[in-house]
Amino acid sequence: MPLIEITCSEFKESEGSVTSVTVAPGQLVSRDQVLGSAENDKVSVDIPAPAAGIVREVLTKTADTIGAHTVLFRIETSEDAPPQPATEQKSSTVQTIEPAVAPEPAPAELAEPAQSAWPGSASFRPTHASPSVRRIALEWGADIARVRGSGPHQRVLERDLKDHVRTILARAASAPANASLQPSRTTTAAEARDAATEADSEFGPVEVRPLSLLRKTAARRVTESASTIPHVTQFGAADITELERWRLELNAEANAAQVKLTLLPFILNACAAALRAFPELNASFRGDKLVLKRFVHIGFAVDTPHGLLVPVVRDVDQLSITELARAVRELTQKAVHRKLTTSDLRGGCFTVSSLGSIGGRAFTPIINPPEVAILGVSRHSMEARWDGERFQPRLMLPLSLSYDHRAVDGAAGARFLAHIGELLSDLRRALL
Ligand code: CAO
Repeated sequence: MPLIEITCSEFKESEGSVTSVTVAPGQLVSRDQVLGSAENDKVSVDIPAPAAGIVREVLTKTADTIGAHTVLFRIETSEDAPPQPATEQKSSTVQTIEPAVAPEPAPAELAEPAQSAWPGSASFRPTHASPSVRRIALEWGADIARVRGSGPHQRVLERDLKDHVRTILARAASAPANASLQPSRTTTAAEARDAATEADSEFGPVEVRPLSLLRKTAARRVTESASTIPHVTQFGAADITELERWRLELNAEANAAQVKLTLLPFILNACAAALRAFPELNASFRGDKLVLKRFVHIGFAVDTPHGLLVPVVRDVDQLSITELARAVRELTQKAVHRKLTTSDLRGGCFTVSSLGSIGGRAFTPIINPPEVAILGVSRHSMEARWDGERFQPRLMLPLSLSYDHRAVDGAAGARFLAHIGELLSDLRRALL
Protein backbone atom coordinates (compact mmCIF):
# COMPACT_ATOMS: atom_id res chain seq x y z
CA MET A 1 0.00 0.00 0.00
CA PRO A 2 1.32 3.46 -0.78
CA LEU A 3 2.61 5.81 1.87
CA ILE A 4 1.64 9.45 1.71
CA GLU A 5 3.75 12.20 3.19
CA ILE A 6 2.03 15.14 4.82
CA THR A 7 3.53 18.61 4.97
CA CYS A 8 2.13 22.02 5.87
CA SER A 9 1.87 23.94 2.61
CA GLU A 10 0.60 27.13 4.30
CA PHE A 11 4.09 27.86 5.57
CA LYS A 12 5.57 28.81 2.20
CA GLU A 13 6.52 32.29 3.29
CA SER A 14 7.68 31.80 6.84
CA GLU A 15 8.42 28.93 9.13
CA GLY A 16 6.00 27.94 11.83
CA SER A 17 5.82 25.70 14.82
CA VAL A 18 3.77 22.65 15.67
CA THR A 19 1.16 23.45 18.30
CA SER A 20 -0.27 19.95 18.75
CA VAL A 21 0.05 16.39 17.54
CA THR A 22 -3.09 14.34 17.98
CA VAL A 23 -2.10 10.96 16.53
CA ALA A 24 0.48 8.33 17.26
CA PRO A 25 2.19 5.73 15.06
CA GLY A 26 -0.06 2.76 14.42
CA GLN A 27 -3.26 4.76 14.81
CA LEU A 28 -6.07 4.33 12.31
CA VAL A 29 -7.26 7.63 10.93
CA SER A 30 -10.16 8.60 8.74
CA ARG A 31 -10.00 11.05 5.85
CA ASP A 32 -9.92 14.66 7.12
CA GLN A 33 -9.23 13.61 10.70
CA VAL A 34 -7.05 16.22 12.33
CA LEU A 35 -3.52 14.88 12.81
CA GLY A 36 -2.23 17.97 14.54
CA SER A 37 -2.06 21.71 14.27
CA ALA A 38 0.56 24.34 13.60
CA GLU A 39 0.87 28.08 13.47
CA ASN A 40 3.21 30.65 12.09
CA ASP A 41 3.23 34.40 12.55
CA LYS A 42 0.22 34.71 10.26
CA VAL A 43 -2.05 31.69 10.42
CA SER A 44 -3.06 28.84 12.65
CA VAL A 45 -3.99 25.66 10.79
CA ASP A 46 -5.21 22.16 11.46
CA ILE A 47 -3.39 19.42 9.59
CA PRO A 48 -5.97 16.96 8.27
CA ALA A 49 -5.41 13.42 7.00
CA PRO A 50 -5.88 13.57 3.22
CA ALA A 51 -7.01 9.93 3.16
CA ALA A 52 -8.02 7.18 5.55
CA GLY A 53 -5.25 4.85 6.63
CA ILE A 54 -2.75 3.99 9.32
CA VAL A 55 -0.30 6.49 10.70
CA ARG A 56 3.04 4.88 10.01
CA GLU A 57 5.32 7.66 11.18
CA VAL A 58 4.92 10.78 13.23
CA LEU A 59 7.99 12.83 12.41
CA THR A 60 7.23 15.88 14.50
CA LYS A 61 6.23 16.93 17.99
CA THR A 62 4.78 19.99 19.67
CA ALA A 63 6.99 23.09 19.44
CA ASP A 64 9.04 21.77 16.49
CA THR A 65 9.93 24.43 13.94
CA ILE A 66 8.66 23.42 10.50
CA GLY A 67 8.71 24.76 6.95
CA ALA A 68 6.47 24.09 3.96
CA HIS A 69 8.51 21.03 2.99
CA THR A 70 8.97 19.44 6.39
CA VAL A 71 7.40 15.99 6.33
CA LEU A 72 5.25 15.72 9.44
CA PHE A 73 3.47 12.40 9.07
CA ARG A 74 3.56 9.33 6.86
CA ILE A 75 0.26 7.55 6.40
CA GLU A 76 -0.23 4.21 4.74
CA THR A 77 -3.43 4.21 2.79
CA SER A 78 -5.36 1.99 0.45
CA GLU A 79 -7.23 4.98 -0.95
CA ASP A 80 -6.04 6.61 -4.13
CA ALA A 81 -3.50 9.31 -3.48
CA PRO A 82 -5.46 12.55 -3.27
CA PRO A 83 -4.63 15.33 -5.69
CA GLN A 84 -2.64 18.37 -4.58
CA PRO A 85 -5.02 20.83 -2.97
CA ALA A 86 -6.36 23.38 -5.41
CA THR A 87 -7.39 25.98 -2.87
CA GLU A 88 -5.46 27.89 -0.27
CA GLN A 89 -7.84 26.69 2.40
CA LYS A 90 -6.07 23.34 2.61
CA SER A 91 -3.33 23.49 5.15
CA SER A 92 -1.50 20.32 4.24
CA THR A 93 -0.06 18.83 1.11
CA VAL A 94 0.60 15.23 0.38
CA GLN A 95 3.06 13.30 -1.65
CA THR A 96 2.66 9.65 -2.39
CA ILE A 97 5.74 7.47 -2.07
CA GLU A 98 6.15 3.76 -2.38
CA PRO A 99 7.62 2.44 0.84
CA ALA A 100 10.83 0.43 0.59
CA VAL A 101 9.11 -2.13 2.76
CA ALA A 102 5.38 -1.94 3.16
CA PRO A 103 4.60 -3.98 6.23
CA GLU A 104 1.08 -5.23 6.78
CA PRO A 105 -0.32 -3.79 9.97
CA ALA A 106 -0.15 -6.23 12.83
CA PRO A 107 -3.59 -7.01 14.27
CA ALA A 108 -2.47 -5.62 17.62
CA GLU A 109 -1.69 -2.27 16.03
CA LEU A 110 -5.16 -2.14 14.55
CA ALA A 111 -6.81 -3.18 17.77
CA GLU A 112 -5.05 -0.71 20.02
CA PRO A 113 -3.67 2.00 17.84
CA ALA A 114 -4.45 5.02 19.98
CA GLN A 115 -2.46 3.69 22.91
CA SER A 116 0.84 3.55 21.02
CA ALA A 117 3.60 5.26 22.91
CA TRP A 118 5.09 8.44 21.54
CA PRO A 119 8.69 7.82 20.48
CA GLY A 120 10.90 8.93 23.30
CA SER A 121 8.07 9.56 25.71
CA ALA A 122 6.39 6.78 27.60
CA SER A 123 3.74 9.13 28.90
CA PHE A 124 2.38 10.36 25.57
CA ARG A 125 -1.38 10.16 25.32
CA PRO A 126 -3.00 11.39 22.09
CA THR A 127 -5.58 14.04 22.92
CA HIS A 128 -8.84 14.46 21.07
CA ALA A 129 -10.18 17.98 20.93
CA SER A 130 -11.72 20.29 18.37
CA PRO A 131 -9.55 22.99 16.78
CA SER A 132 -11.48 25.68 18.66
CA VAL A 133 -10.76 24.03 22.03
CA ARG A 134 -7.11 23.66 21.05
CA ARG A 135 -6.98 27.33 20.10
CA ILE A 136 -8.41 28.35 23.49
CA ALA A 137 -5.88 26.11 25.24
CA LEU A 138 -3.11 27.71 23.22
CA GLU A 139 -4.28 31.22 24.10
CA TRP A 140 -4.49 30.34 27.78
CA GLY A 141 -1.13 28.57 27.70
CA ALA A 142 -2.77 25.35 28.96
CA ASP A 143 -1.24 21.98 28.05
CA ILE A 144 -4.20 20.18 26.49
CA ALA A 145 -2.51 16.79 26.95
CA ARG A 146 -3.01 17.21 30.71
CA VAL A 147 -6.75 17.85 30.45
CA ARG A 148 -9.06 14.94 31.25
CA GLY A 149 -11.65 14.74 28.46
CA SER A 150 -15.27 13.95 29.28
CA GLY A 151 -16.48 13.67 25.67
CA PRO A 152 -16.74 10.55 23.53
CA HIS A 153 -13.35 8.74 23.34
CA GLN A 154 -12.14 11.07 26.11
CA ARG A 155 -12.45 14.05 23.80
CA VAL A 156 -11.54 17.27 25.60
CA LEU A 157 -14.50 19.65 25.61
CA GLU A 158 -14.40 23.36 26.33
CA ARG A 159 -15.90 22.77 29.79
CA ASP A 160 -13.11 20.24 30.57
CA LEU A 161 -10.53 22.86 29.69
CA LYS A 162 -12.26 25.44 31.90
CA ASP A 163 -12.45 22.95 34.80
CA HIS A 164 -8.77 22.16 34.34
CA VAL A 165 -7.79 25.84 34.39
CA ARG A 166 -10.08 26.55 37.37
CA THR A 167 -8.43 23.71 39.30
CA ILE A 168 -4.96 25.08 38.56
CA LEU A 169 -6.00 28.59 39.57
CA ALA A 170 -7.64 27.35 42.77
CA ARG A 171 -4.50 25.39 43.60
CA ALA A 172 -2.32 28.42 42.91
CA ALA A 173 -4.56 30.63 45.07
CA SER A 174 -4.41 28.26 48.02
CA ALA A 175 -0.65 27.66 47.70
CA PRO A 176 1.62 29.71 49.96
CA ALA A 177 2.80 32.93 48.30
CA ASN A 178 5.81 32.43 46.05
CA ALA A 179 5.62 28.64 46.58
CA SER A 180 6.16 28.00 42.88
CA LEU A 181 9.10 30.37 42.87
CA GLN A 182 11.18 28.64 45.51
CA PRO A 183 14.56 27.55 44.09
CA SER A 184 14.69 23.80 43.55
CA ARG A 185 17.55 21.34 43.67
CA THR A 186 17.97 20.93 39.90
CA THR A 187 17.44 23.76 37.48
CA THR A 188 15.26 23.02 34.46
CA ALA A 189 14.41 25.51 31.73
CA ALA A 190 10.96 26.01 33.30
CA GLU A 191 12.50 26.63 36.68
CA ALA A 192 14.95 29.09 35.18
CA ARG A 193 11.93 30.97 33.75
CA ASP A 194 10.28 30.86 37.16
CA ALA A 195 13.44 32.27 38.69
CA ALA A 196 13.33 35.10 36.18
CA THR A 197 9.82 35.99 37.31
CA GLU A 198 10.96 36.11 40.91
CA ALA A 199 12.11 39.68 40.44
CA ASP A 200 8.63 40.61 39.13
CA SER A 201 6.93 38.97 42.08
CA GLU A 202 8.99 40.83 44.65
CA PHE A 203 6.24 43.37 45.22
CA GLY A 204 3.11 41.24 44.79
CA PRO A 205 1.54 38.21 43.13
CA VAL A 206 2.17 37.78 39.41
CA GLU A 207 0.75 35.66 36.63
CA VAL A 208 3.05 34.25 33.95
CA ARG A 209 1.41 34.16 30.53
CA PRO A 210 3.39 32.47 27.73
CA LEU A 211 3.31 34.32 24.41
CA SER A 212 1.80 32.69 21.35
CA LEU A 213 3.97 32.50 18.26
CA LEU A 214 1.87 35.29 16.72
CA ARG A 215 2.62 37.61 19.63
CA LYS A 216 6.29 36.64 19.71
CA THR A 217 6.63 37.38 16.01
CA ALA A 218 4.76 40.69 16.34
CA ALA A 219 7.00 41.62 19.29
CA ARG A 220 10.12 40.87 17.27
CA ARG A 221 8.88 42.81 14.23
CA VAL A 222 7.83 45.96 16.07
CA THR A 223 11.12 45.93 17.98
CA GLU A 224 13.07 45.63 14.73
CA SER A 225 11.02 48.36 13.09
CA ALA A 226 11.15 50.78 16.01
CA SER A 227 14.88 50.24 16.57
CA THR A 228 16.11 50.25 12.95
CA ILE A 229 13.84 52.72 11.13
CA PRO A 230 14.17 56.43 11.86
CA HIS A 231 10.52 57.19 12.54
CA VAL A 232 9.02 60.66 12.35
CA THR A 233 5.37 61.08 13.36
CA GLN A 234 3.44 63.99 11.93
CA PHE A 235 0.11 64.84 13.59
CA GLY A 236 -2.84 66.39 11.80
CA ALA A 237 -6.62 66.37 11.66
CA ALA A 238 -9.29 66.15 8.98
CA ASP A 239 -12.57 68.03 9.07
CA ILE A 240 -15.00 65.18 8.42
CA THR A 241 -18.22 67.04 9.25
CA GLU A 242 -19.63 66.63 5.72
CA LEU A 243 -18.23 63.14 5.25
CA GLU A 244 -19.80 61.91 8.48
CA ARG A 245 -23.16 63.44 7.52
CA TRP A 246 -22.99 61.70 4.15
CA ARG A 247 -21.89 58.39 5.73
CA LEU A 248 -24.83 58.41 8.14
CA GLU A 249 -27.24 59.19 5.28
CA LEU A 250 -25.83 56.34 3.20
CA ASN A 251 -26.16 53.93 6.11
CA ALA A 252 -29.75 55.05 6.73
CA GLU A 253 -30.58 54.41 3.07
CA ALA A 254 -28.80 51.07 2.91
CA ASN A 255 -31.02 48.03 2.50
CA ALA A 256 -30.24 44.75 4.20
CA ALA A 257 -28.16 43.49 1.27
CA GLN A 258 -25.78 46.42 1.50
CA VAL A 259 -22.83 46.45 3.78
CA LYS A 260 -22.62 48.95 6.66
CA LEU A 261 -20.21 51.79 5.96
CA THR A 262 -17.82 52.66 8.77
CA LEU A 263 -15.22 55.41 8.40
CA LEU A 264 -12.46 53.01 7.48
CA PRO A 265 -13.46 52.46 3.81
CA PHE A 266 -13.50 56.25 3.28
CA ILE A 267 -10.08 56.53 4.92
CA LEU A 268 -8.72 53.75 2.69
CA ASN A 269 -10.16 55.52 -0.34
CA ALA A 270 -8.49 58.82 0.63
CA CYS A 271 -5.18 57.06 1.36
CA ALA A 272 -5.22 55.36 -2.05
CA ALA A 273 -5.73 58.71 -3.81
CA ALA A 274 -2.97 60.30 -1.71
CA LEU A 275 -0.57 57.40 -2.42
CA ARG A 276 -1.20 57.88 -6.14
CA ALA A 277 -0.39 61.59 -5.75
CA PHE A 278 2.76 60.93 -3.62
CA PRO A 279 4.43 57.85 -5.12
CA GLU A 280 7.43 58.04 -2.77
CA LEU A 281 5.10 57.01 0.07
CA ASN A 282 3.74 54.10 -1.99
CA ALA A 283 7.11 52.39 -1.80
CA SER A 284 9.39 49.86 -0.12
CA PHE A 285 12.73 50.84 1.35
CA ARG A 286 15.21 48.14 0.27
CA GLY A 287 18.71 48.95 1.49
CA ASP A 288 20.06 51.42 -1.04
CA LYS A 289 16.93 51.42 -3.22
CA LEU A 290 13.42 52.79 -2.98
CA VAL A 291 11.00 50.55 -4.89
CA LEU A 292 8.01 52.57 -6.08
CA LYS A 293 4.85 50.51 -6.50
CA ARG A 294 2.51 50.93 -9.44
CA PHE A 295 -0.29 49.26 -7.48
CA VAL A 296 -2.04 50.35 -4.29
CA HIS A 297 -2.55 47.54 -1.78
CA ILE A 298 -3.26 48.80 1.75
CA GLY A 299 -3.10 46.80 4.98
CA PHE A 300 -5.26 47.64 7.99
CA ALA A 301 -4.62 46.65 11.58
CA VAL A 302 -7.19 44.33 13.14
CA ASP A 303 -7.38 43.81 16.86
CA THR A 304 -8.10 40.08 17.43
CA PRO A 305 -8.14 37.92 20.57
CA HIS A 306 -4.93 36.28 19.29
CA GLY A 307 -3.12 39.56 18.71
CA LEU A 308 -2.68 42.15 16.02
CA LEU A 309 -3.11 41.08 12.38
CA VAL A 310 -2.75 43.22 9.27
CA PRO A 311 -4.69 41.86 6.28
CA VAL A 312 -4.22 43.63 2.97
CA VAL A 313 -6.94 45.03 0.70
CA ARG A 314 -5.74 44.79 -2.87
CA ASP A 315 -6.06 47.51 -5.52
CA VAL A 316 -7.75 49.92 -3.15
CA ASP A 317 -7.66 52.63 -5.80
CA GLN A 318 -9.88 50.51 -8.06
CA LEU A 319 -12.60 49.76 -5.49
CA SER A 320 -15.76 51.66 -4.65
CA ILE A 321 -16.54 52.60 -1.04
CA THR A 322 -19.05 49.73 -0.83
CA GLU A 323 -16.51 47.25 -2.21
CA LEU A 324 -13.94 48.51 0.29
CA ALA A 325 -16.44 48.12 3.14
CA ARG A 326 -17.13 44.56 2.03
CA ALA A 327 -13.41 43.75 1.76
CA VAL A 328 -12.74 45.22 5.22
CA ARG A 329 -15.59 43.25 6.75
CA GLU A 330 -14.55 39.96 5.12
CA LEU A 331 -10.87 40.32 6.03
CA THR A 332 -11.73 41.37 9.59
CA GLN A 333 -13.92 38.27 10.02
CA LYS A 334 -11.16 36.06 8.63
CA ALA A 335 -8.61 37.69 10.95
CA VAL A 336 -10.77 37.23 14.04
CA HIS A 337 -11.36 33.56 13.20
CA ARG A 338 -7.74 33.03 12.13
CA LYS A 339 -8.79 32.10 8.63
CA LEU A 340 -6.48 34.52 6.83
CA THR A 341 -4.30 32.93 4.18
CA THR A 342 -0.71 33.95 3.61
CA SER A 343 -1.74 35.88 0.50
CA ASP A 344 -4.29 37.91 2.53
CA LEU A 345 -1.36 39.21 4.58
CA ARG A 346 1.19 39.98 1.87
CA GLY A 347 1.95 42.70 -0.60
CA GLY A 348 0.87 45.79 1.35
CA CYS A 349 2.22 49.19 0.24
CA PHE A 350 0.97 51.18 3.22
CA THR A 351 -0.90 50.48 6.46
CA VAL A 352 -3.81 52.12 8.26
CA SER A 353 -4.20 51.57 11.98
CA SER A 354 -7.58 52.84 13.17
CA LEU A 355 -8.16 53.05 16.88
CA GLY A 356 -11.02 55.49 16.36
CA SER A 357 -13.76 53.13 17.51
CA ILE A 358 -11.86 52.64 20.78
CA GLY A 359 -10.71 56.16 21.67
CA GLY A 360 -7.65 58.34 22.17
CA ARG A 361 -6.46 61.68 20.77
CA ALA A 362 -3.30 60.59 18.94
CA PHE A 363 -0.64 57.89 18.89
CA THR A 364 2.64 57.10 17.17
CA PRO A 365 2.10 54.06 14.92
CA ILE A 366 5.07 51.84 14.11
CA ILE A 367 5.91 51.33 10.43
CA ASN A 368 5.29 47.90 8.94
CA PRO A 369 8.53 47.29 6.95
CA PRO A 370 9.43 47.30 4.10
CA GLU A 371 6.64 49.90 3.80
CA VAL A 372 7.71 53.47 4.46
CA ALA A 373 4.66 54.94 6.16
CA ILE A 374 1.64 54.13 8.30
CA LEU A 375 -1.41 56.21 9.15
CA GLY A 376 -2.86 56.15 12.66
CA VAL A 377 -6.47 57.24 13.09
CA SER A 378 -7.89 58.28 16.46
CA ARG A 379 -11.39 59.08 17.70
CA HIS A 380 -13.18 62.01 16.08
CA SER A 381 -14.66 64.76 18.23
CA MET A 382 -16.68 67.94 17.74
CA GLU A 383 -14.45 71.01 18.04
CA ALA A 384 -14.96 74.76 17.76
CA ARG A 385 -13.06 75.89 14.63
CA TRP A 386 -12.58 79.54 13.65
CA ASP A 387 -13.85 80.16 10.08
CA GLY A 388 -12.49 83.71 9.89
CA GLU A 389 -15.62 85.27 11.34
CA ARG A 390 -16.89 82.99 14.05
CA PHE A 391 -16.37 79.61 15.73
CA GLN A 392 -18.16 76.76 14.02
CA PRO A 393 -18.75 73.25 15.40
CA ARG A 394 -16.76 70.87 13.18
CA LEU A 395 -16.21 67.13 13.49
CA MET A 396 -12.43 66.64 13.53
CA LEU A 397 -10.66 63.34 12.92
CA PRO A 398 -7.13 63.15 14.45
CA LEU A 399 -4.52 61.61 12.13
CA SER A 400 -0.97 60.49 12.97
CA LEU A 401 1.36 59.66 10.09
CA SER A 402 4.61 57.86 10.91
CA TYR A 403 7.09 57.73 8.04
CA ASP A 404 10.59 56.41 7.42
CA HIS A 405 12.80 59.47 7.32
CA ARG A 406 15.33 57.68 5.12
CA ALA A 407 12.72 57.46 2.36
CA VAL A 408 10.42 60.40 3.03
CA ASP A 409 11.44 64.02 3.71
CA GLY A 410 9.60 65.94 6.39
CA ALA A 411 8.02 68.27 3.84
CA ALA A 412 6.73 65.34 1.76
CA GLY A 413 5.33 63.67 4.88
CA ALA A 414 3.54 66.85 5.95
CA ARG A 415 2.14 67.43 2.43
CA PHE A 416 0.94 63.85 2.20
CA LEU A 417 -0.89 64.08 5.52
CA ALA A 418 -2.39 67.46 4.61
CA HIS A 419 -3.59 65.94 1.32
CA ILE A 420 -5.31 63.05 3.15
CA GLY A 421 -6.97 65.66 5.38
CA GLU A 422 -8.22 67.62 2.34
CA LEU A 423 -9.54 64.47 0.68
CA LEU A 424 -11.45 63.42 3.78
CA SER A 425 -12.86 66.93 4.12
CA ASP A 426 -14.16 66.73 0.55
CA LEU A 427 -13.96 63.29 -1.10
CA ARG A 428 -14.89 64.82 -4.47
CA ARG A 429 -11.21 65.82 -4.64
CA ALA A 430 -10.30 62.12 -4.93
CA LEU A 431 -11.96 62.19 -8.36
CA LEU A 432 -9.66 64.95 -9.64
N1 CAO B 1 -13.95 58.02 15.60
C1 CAO B 1 -15.14 57.73 16.16
N2 CAO B 1 -15.85 56.62 15.83
C2 CAO B 1 -15.29 55.77 14.95
C3 CAO B 1 -14.05 56.00 14.36
C4 CAO B 1 -13.38 57.19 14.71
N3 CAO B 1 -12.20 57.50 14.16
N4 CAO B 1 -13.76 54.97 13.55
C5 CAO B 1 -14.79 54.11 13.63
N5 CAO B 1 -15.71 54.60 14.46
C6 CAO B 1 -16.99 54.01 14.78
C7 CAO B 1 -17.58 53.34 13.57
O1 CAO B 1 -18.13 54.29 12.68
C8 CAO B 1 -18.63 52.49 14.24
O2 CAO B 1 -19.68 53.31 14.70
P1 CAO B 1 -21.17 53.21 14.16
O3 CAO B 1 -21.58 51.82 14.53
O4 CAO B 1 -21.90 54.26 14.89
O5 CAO B 1 -21.11 53.44 12.68
C9 CAO B 1 -17.88 51.99 15.45
O6 CAO B 1 -16.86 52.94 15.67
C10 CAO B 1 -17.27 50.61 15.32
O7 CAO B 1 -16.47 50.55 14.17
P2 CAO B 1 -15.68 49.22 13.84
O8 CAO B 1 -14.47 49.09 14.69
O9 CAO B 1 -16.63 48.09 13.86
O10 CAO B 1 -15.27 49.38 12.33
P3 CAO B 1 -14.07 50.11 11.68
O11 CAO B 1 -14.29 49.89 10.23
O12 CAO B 1 -13.91 51.48 12.11
O13 CAO B 1 -12.76 49.31 12.16
C11 CAO B 1 -11.19 47.59 12.46
C12 CAO B 1 -12.50 48.00 11.80
C13 CAO B 1 -10.86 46.20 11.98
C14 CAO B 1 -10.08 48.52 12.04
C15 CAO B 1 -11.33 47.65 13.99
O14 CAO B 1 -12.32 46.76 14.40
C16 CAO B 1 -10.06 47.34 14.74
O15 CAO B 1 -9.68 46.18 14.91
N6 CAO B 1 -9.39 48.38 15.23
C17 CAO B 1 -8.18 48.24 16.05
C18 CAO B 1 -6.93 48.36 15.19
C19 CAO B 1 -5.70 48.31 16.06
O16 CAO B 1 -5.58 47.51 16.98
N7 CAO B 1 -4.73 49.19 15.78
C20 CAO B 1 -3.57 49.32 16.58
C21 CAO B 1 -2.44 48.63 15.91
S1 CAO B 1 -0.91 49.09 16.56
O17 CAO B 1 -0.47 50.29 15.59
